[in-house]
Amino acid sequence: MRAELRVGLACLTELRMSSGAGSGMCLLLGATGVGKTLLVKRLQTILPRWALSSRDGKGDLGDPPLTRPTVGTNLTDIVAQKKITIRELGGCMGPIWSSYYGNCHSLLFMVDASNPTQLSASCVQLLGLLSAEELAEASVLILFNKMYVSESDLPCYMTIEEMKSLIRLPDLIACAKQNITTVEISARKGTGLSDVLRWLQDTHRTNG
Ligand SMILES: Nc1nc2c(ncn2[C@@H]2O[C@H](COP(=O)(O)OP(=O)(O)O)[C@@H](O)[C@H]2O)c(=O)[nH]1
Ligand SMILES: [Mg+2]
Repeated sequence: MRAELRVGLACLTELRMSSGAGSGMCLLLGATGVGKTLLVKRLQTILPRWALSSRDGKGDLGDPPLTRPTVGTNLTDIVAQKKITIRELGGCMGPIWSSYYGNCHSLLFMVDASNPTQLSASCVQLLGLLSAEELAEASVLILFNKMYVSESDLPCYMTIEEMKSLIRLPDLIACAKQNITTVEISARKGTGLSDVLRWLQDTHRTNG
């Protein structure tokens, strides 16, 4: 067996075996259609590859699997040193998102970067989340999905920097109680997904 494959398999085994060491709940929220379900499916696909190839997770992911609008909640376990349970809540459940805030260690909030018309609604949702008492201790990752990187995904007439400035993201980050990170991804193409896994692993290492 090739040396790097052996190291990769050992690393994967270590990731799997350490799953009993503790688990953490991660909420995945955002409007309907932003790409939450596809993100979770893609994370599951790249996780073994990510463990085997020194955490880069690169490679062709092929056509995206079909997703249906999530009605209710969708639970998925990701094992990245610890077991992390990602709970996606359908966008239509917005009015009762708060019922799920308890025991939440981290929050993934997704925005559709190809749809600036949805931005103000997403901003209102985000403000509500950041001001929720039960989420004061949660680490937050804001995902700008469907990122257009040199024709790799949908074109958009507004840049990410313009979007961030429109929702006054620097001020939000400065004033929020939570530790907030942002990342630009394409769940379709796979761009930025290893950054999401790395963030989950780092966040739940101390937090989960
Ligand atoms: N172009 C593009 N489409 C995406 C991306 N992520 C998700 N989609 C598509 O957006 C639609 C809604 O995705 P879904 O994951 O069901 O959204 P959800 O309602 O937030 O769970 C599907 O057709 C996905 O294939 C992306 O990064 N780029
Ligand atoms: Mg969904």
